[in-house]
Amino acid sequence: MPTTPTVDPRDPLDGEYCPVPLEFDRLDPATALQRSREFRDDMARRRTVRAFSTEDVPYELIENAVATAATAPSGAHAQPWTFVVVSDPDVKAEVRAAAEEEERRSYESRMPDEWLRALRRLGTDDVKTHLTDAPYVIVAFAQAHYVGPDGYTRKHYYVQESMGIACGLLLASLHRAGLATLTHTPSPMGFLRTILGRPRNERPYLVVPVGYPAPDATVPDITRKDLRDVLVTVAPQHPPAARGEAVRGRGDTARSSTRG
Ligand code: IYR
Repeated sequence: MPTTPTVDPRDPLDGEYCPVPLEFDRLDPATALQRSREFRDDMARRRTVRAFSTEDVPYELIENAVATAATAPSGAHAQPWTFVVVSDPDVKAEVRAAAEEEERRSYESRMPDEWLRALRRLGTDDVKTHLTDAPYVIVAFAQAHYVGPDGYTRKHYYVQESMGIACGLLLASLHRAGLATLTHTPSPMGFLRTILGRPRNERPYLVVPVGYPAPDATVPDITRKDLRDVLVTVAPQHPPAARGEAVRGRGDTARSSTRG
C-alpha cells in the first residue's frame, strides 16, 4: 500500500483533490473556425522588432499581457513565474549597460563562428538600443524553487516548459494589442537579478522590450516554415482495410500520414 504523504501546512501546493464542475463554452463550428483562422492570421503577422519608438503605450495593455501569461499551465500548478515590468528610464539604462557589456564579450569572443553566422541574417549586434527606447521592458523570471515566508523550500517542476508557455502567451497578448516585442536573451543574464532586486530562487528567463516600432524600423527578409514542414498527422487511414499501409509525406515516418 502506498503511503499517503502528509499535508505540510507550510506548502501551498499540498492539499487534497477538490473537484468542481468544469466551466466550458462549446463553440458552434462556424464560430470556432472563424476564431481559429483570425488568430492564426493575426499571429502570422507578428514580427520580432529591434527598433522601437520611445512613444508611451497604455500600461493596461502590459498588465493584461502579464495577466494572460499567468494563465499558462505549469508543473504541479506551481506558477513559477514573476514578471518584472520596467519603465523607469534609469533602470532601463542600467539594464542596457550591463546587457551590452555581456553582449560585447559574447559577440567578440564567446559565440562560436557557427552561431555568429546563424545570426547574420537577423542583423543583431551588441548594441541594445531597444532596452532604453522601448517604453516597457518586461523581464520574466523563473522560480526554480518555492520559498515560503518561513524559509520552507520546495522544488518547482517543469519550470522551463512552464515559462516557455507563459512567455508565448505574453507575446501573443502583446501582439494582439497592437504592440511590437523583441524576445531578447542577453547571455549570461544573471545581472538582471541584481539590478531588479529579485530573490535568489529566481533566474532571469527572458527580456521582452515592448512598444511601438520606430517609424523607420526594418525587419529581416525571412520566412516561416511551410505548414507541411512542421505538421505531421497520425490519423486513421480510409478505408480501414488500408490501415498499416504507410502513406508517406514530407518529413513523415512510416506510421504517419499528412492526411488530416
Ligand atoms: N543574445 C544575443 C545573441 C542572439 C542570440 C540568438 I539564438 C538570437 O536569435 C538573437 C540574438 C543578442 O541578443 O544579440
